[in-house]
Amino acid sequence: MQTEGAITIRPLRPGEYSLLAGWVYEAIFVPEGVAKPPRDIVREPALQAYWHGFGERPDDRALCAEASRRLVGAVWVRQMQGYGFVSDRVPELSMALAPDWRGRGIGTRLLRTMLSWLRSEEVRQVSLSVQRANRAAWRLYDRFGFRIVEEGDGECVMLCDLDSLPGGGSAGDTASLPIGAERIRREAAAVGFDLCGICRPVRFEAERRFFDGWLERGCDAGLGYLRRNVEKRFDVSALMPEARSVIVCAVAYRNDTSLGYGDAPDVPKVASYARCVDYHVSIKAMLAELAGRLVLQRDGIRFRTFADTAPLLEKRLAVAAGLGFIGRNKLLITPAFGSFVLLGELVIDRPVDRYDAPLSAGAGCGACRRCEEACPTGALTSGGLDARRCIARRTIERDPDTVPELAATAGLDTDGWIFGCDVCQSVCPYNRHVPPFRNERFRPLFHPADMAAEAWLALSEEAFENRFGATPMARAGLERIKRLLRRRDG
Ligand code: B12
Ligand code: SF4
Ligand code: SF4
Repeated sequence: MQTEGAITIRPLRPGEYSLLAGWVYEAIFVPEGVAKPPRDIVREPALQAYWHGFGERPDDRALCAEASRRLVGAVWVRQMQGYGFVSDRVPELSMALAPDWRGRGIGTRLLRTMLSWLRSEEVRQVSLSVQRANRAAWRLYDRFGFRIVEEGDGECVMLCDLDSLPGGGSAGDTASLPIGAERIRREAAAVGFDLCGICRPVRFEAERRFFDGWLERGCDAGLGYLRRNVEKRFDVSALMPEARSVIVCAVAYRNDTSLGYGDAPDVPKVASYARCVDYHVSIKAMLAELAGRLVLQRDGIRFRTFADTAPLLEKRLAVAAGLGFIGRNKLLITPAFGSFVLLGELVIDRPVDRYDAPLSAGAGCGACRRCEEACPTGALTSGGLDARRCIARRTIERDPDTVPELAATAGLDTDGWIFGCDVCQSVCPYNRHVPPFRNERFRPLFHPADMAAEAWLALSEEAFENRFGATPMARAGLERIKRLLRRRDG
């Protein structure tokens, strides 16, 4: 919010968009001595284009000037074919001030703030139409670098190149203006994410209570990091106090072993995500690229990127951002890619113009319990995932043989899995018809069918590093894999 004297420049709220019809009327320039047209002239199609359904298009943007709770001016931008039309890629700008508030520099502030905002949103040009006789407006636009591109009957079209804003566009002007959600989504897709949703920083109270009981029952299976930073895990604002928006991104990774090993049941099984470059690395790099494309640094926006390792309830945030629901397999299930998605978040200190809502209540598992029935170790319980029994826990995380909390389940068979486990996903009906990965970073680096138990057992540390060093398997290490295989044989 930009406040100066008694005037505040702020985004027009969705509930106020209907007022734009009135501002269109105020924007009509009437030379001295000429009678103003009737108010309902704004209902004519050519003028309706400026206000009707405002806010429904992703690139509609409006600011207003407020004085003592009264709106005294507005500037708004919309992609349309109005009087200032230049091309389908250049939005048109309109501005109006209440008659008794003109000549006080409010137009300058509105325009400066809007142009800075557009520039921070990577809009390259903006156009407008102005009457030649409207000298005050003319001078103002000229000062901000608008140049004439078309002259008509007393009226001309002006265009502004936002990259060369004269002295304007300082980051401070836009510090509290929302970033366009559609642009974020476009850029997220451009860096290779398959899904992107945005929510406000959420505090998860019910989950926190559930979690306390889960820990008490020992279901965390000695995963010490889950007991640390508990406050932060359930409250994004505790993790990053300046957070205003959480951009949750997901990348799809289904490959040819995600749905099972079919007729090769004796192959030592590796979870399908672990056949690729470690997603912590890939997703972090994609999030950094996303931040770069959104030019967050240039605009002084503070942000942090997260992928798996921080105390953040990633699946629940994904639900809040409308990406999917949590299934009985305890994973996020998305309508388009099922549960075969990996998550990462970009948390920023700026609001976004449109937040997503969770999916409708209808989304869920219904009466299905296939994952619970199929889990080889009975780890999926109504009280949450019992990580002590979960094969993923036992093969990916700290060696179970060295963790006292796992003494009671020592020697539990991992059902042929040597790293991770996909059973509760491969049986899920939501995963049956999902498309394979599209992002090349998630192309598998090896096929488990090429690695019989003997091949694993004969592998040297050096060869393991060369072939599997980039995958998440490097985390568990070769020795652990060999031990699992020997135990199975013995
Ligand atoms: C710790 C962890 C594990 C642990 C523990 C798993 C677990 N479910 O907690 C282990 C090593 C076992 C594991 C395994 C896997 N993981 Co993991 N894991 C994580 C991590 C780092 C934290 C999860 C966490 O907070 N767990 C604590 C528990 C209690 O939380 P929770 O299951 O989310 O449960 C909360 C809610 O479900 C809810 N809840 C559940 N029941 C109920 C009931 C009520 C009444 C209420 C109110 C709330 C509630 O409250 C809980 C919080 O208290 C996240 C990344 C992250 N930072 O979020 C990845 C993450 C969850 N893992 C992921 C993956 C891919 C896996 C595996 C599929 C890997 C594999 N193929 O082997 C398996 C799947 C196992 C499974 N079925 O859950 C992905 C999941 C993507 C997705 N589609 O959901 C994540 C998000 C990583 C990522 N960045 O993509 N994982
Ligand atoms: S990952 Fe495997 S062991 Fe863990 S809950 Fe799913 S099916 Fe069960
Ligand atoms: S297998 Fe069935 S119960 Fe399990 S997550 Fe999928 S739909 Fe839900």
